[in-house]
Amino acid sequence: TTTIPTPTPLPTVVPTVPEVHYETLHDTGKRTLWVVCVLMGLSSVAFYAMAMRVPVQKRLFHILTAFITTFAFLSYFAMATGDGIGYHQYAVTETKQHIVTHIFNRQVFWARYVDWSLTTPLLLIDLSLLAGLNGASILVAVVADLIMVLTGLFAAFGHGDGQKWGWYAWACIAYLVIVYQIAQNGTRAVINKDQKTKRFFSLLAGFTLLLWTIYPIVWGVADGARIVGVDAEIVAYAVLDILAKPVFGFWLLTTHDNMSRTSPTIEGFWSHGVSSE
Ligand code: RET
Repeated sequence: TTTIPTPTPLPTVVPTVPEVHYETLHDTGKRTLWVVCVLMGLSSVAFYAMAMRVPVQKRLFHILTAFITTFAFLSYFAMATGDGIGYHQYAVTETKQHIVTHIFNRQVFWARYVDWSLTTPLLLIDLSLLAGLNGASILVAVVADLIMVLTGLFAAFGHGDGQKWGWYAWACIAYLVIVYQIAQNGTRAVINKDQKTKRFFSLLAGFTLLLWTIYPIVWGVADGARIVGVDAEIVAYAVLDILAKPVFGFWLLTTHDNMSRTSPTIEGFWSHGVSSE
């Protein structure tokens, strides 16, 4: 007689349904977006009012600066009301079995990148005109800036670490080109200006480059490594944006107006980058 061996049971495969998570803004984020929206709106009104109080030949900085806060107002209005927001989906796998266990959907506020692509070139033009930077250097700074913001946008939606941090790396290289134009060529150009303009440029450019350097750090921690949540990300960018736009703007315009009042014939700052040399 033959004995039938008892079959060893097959390993049971437990089908895992991945858990789906959403990383979105909550009350703190929403309130912060509205506060910044209002502050950008009020600053814009103030800058347009300041523009109207000076002769048209001295309005270039006022107009540029008012445009910057106007774009920011529109972008914050979009985000506060739920526009300009997308979702970036990424999966977390159980490494041993290659099973997707979690799917995350994190909000990406792409309205920011639309804002930055318009406002950061205008901020650079403000600084460039103050220094009397030449046209080629201004163009290089503006194009590098556009590359930085657009590659940053692609990084935010990048699939996988290689692609995401690849885009991030191109953005950082573009940022270094901006730093070079402002710190090196800007400082070289402003030598031809008067003493007050020289001192003011080094303060304002130093303030700007310090602030701008914090953006990629926040991006790396929040959007890149996703160590902090969406609300913390919103608050961090809110503080930076207030300093980089309204505070920068009030500082520039009040200094401009004071200097043109006390020394109306002074060369340099007032010639709006059209150097007499
Ligand atoms: C990104 C991510 C990729 C790497 C780098 C970045 C730099 C962004 C900067 C933004 C500045 C924004 C300002 C806004 C004004 O309100 C795109 C975050 C380098 C420098 C000044």
